Amino acid sequence: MSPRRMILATLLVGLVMTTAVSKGDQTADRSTKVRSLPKETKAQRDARMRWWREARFGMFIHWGLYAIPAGTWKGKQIPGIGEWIMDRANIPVEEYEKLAAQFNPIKYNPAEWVRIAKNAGMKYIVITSKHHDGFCLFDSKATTYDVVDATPYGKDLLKPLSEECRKQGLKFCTYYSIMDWHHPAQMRGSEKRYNPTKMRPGRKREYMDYMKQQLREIIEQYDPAVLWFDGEWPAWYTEEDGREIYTYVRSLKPSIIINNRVGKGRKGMEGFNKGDRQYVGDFGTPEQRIPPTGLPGVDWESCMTMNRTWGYKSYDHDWKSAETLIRNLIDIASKGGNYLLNVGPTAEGLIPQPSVERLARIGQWMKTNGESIYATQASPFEKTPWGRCTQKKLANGNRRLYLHVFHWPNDGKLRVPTSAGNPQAAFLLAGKKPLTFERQDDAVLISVPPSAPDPVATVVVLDVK
Ligand code: H79
Repeated sequence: MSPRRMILATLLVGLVMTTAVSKGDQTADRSTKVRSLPKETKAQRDARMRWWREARFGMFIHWGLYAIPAGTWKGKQIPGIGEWIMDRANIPVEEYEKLAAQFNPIKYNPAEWVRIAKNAGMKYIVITSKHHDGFCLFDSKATTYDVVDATPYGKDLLKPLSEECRKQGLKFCTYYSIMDWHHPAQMRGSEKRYNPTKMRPGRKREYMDYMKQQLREIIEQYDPAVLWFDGEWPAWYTEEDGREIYTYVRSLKPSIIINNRVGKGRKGMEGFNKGDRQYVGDFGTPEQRIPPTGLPGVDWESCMTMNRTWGYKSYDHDWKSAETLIRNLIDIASKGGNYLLNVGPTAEGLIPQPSVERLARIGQWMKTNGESIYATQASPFEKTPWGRCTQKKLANGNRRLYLHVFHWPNDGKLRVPTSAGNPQAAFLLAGKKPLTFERQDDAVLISVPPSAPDPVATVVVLDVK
């Protein structure tokens, strides 16, 4: 471990995630509300996290009533992220609710959505079961503000998607917002804004029970592999509430994985937990950013958009290039994290074409180079001026380094620090073309073709002892 990483790791010891490394709950007796977290050995936790750690790449789907206004309210373009339009345009509940009567996504094709994700190389899908606006994409018995009861479409949206995921071999996962701008127990935080909501006096238990009923419905009906909480920041929601929800969800499905936003540990958009105590949750959630250094021993996932919004906005054309998206995926893997890349389908049920095209392009790259991403570990190097590195243990005990070259060397020599170990073999991952190499004092020099075989990222493999 590099000195910088070592310091980080030390600072962050015990911090994130209920590493559940059997610290258990030392405050369990202090209050009847606080329960002990499920006990788990490191081996049990590793087994539970395994598929997620190997997956590395997932699709986030933000879909809801906000796709109808698509960023425009009463003729005015509303600044900010599309799924926040109810807050940003200060729309009264009674008015926003009426969108449900227009929600009829007849072009929704869950088999196609899963195919798009799978072809991109994604291994899981996380979809909004309920966002901050409170509208549910599933058939909830706890409210009539859901797609089955309140829309002309009248059919559950999550069921067919969860079934398609199972059929095509992806993990189905659900997002759930704790903050709720529609539920009568919560109210606007200020005259102009819902966010952050306030809890009406004496109604918190009612809302906690509402959440628990919905979470039970989601788990029983769709069996999600991850519960991805959000909207945990209003002051009425506490870390103790987070422990109650975490424990409840794990009791319903012990193998489930839950993000850190179930509790109050998150340090702003950084995503990692504050270091002042142990917070609940299994992985950190940097939002719209890639942490400059990964955190050894901590599970994390960067969620990011392809343009500037999560929920569909008709006039947001500010798309990142496929090159940027592919390099983000590599960058994140080289730091030991997962990439949760968002799409915001239209109110008709279509994933926007620019997103589809970019996902197809990522898929092309992954088809050739996926082995350098899935089930890899973070880079062993502090600095790799030519790009990024991931690594894997081989069956024979050697280590395989995947050198992702963004900046192709002019002199035909790729320099790798000798700290890598004793070089055994080198080749281009695409086509398995062998490469020669020589050792110098401080580096292994791999002889590479004069120009980059893949200008986005060429993967050079180096096996070391
Ligand atoms: O669902 C998408 C967004 O609607 C939601 N999260 C993604 C996945 C979201 N993104 N940004 N925001 C919500 C804005 C919230 C920002 C803040 Fe905060 C809430 C700033 C202060 C309170 C985050 C939480 C930073 C500090 C606490």
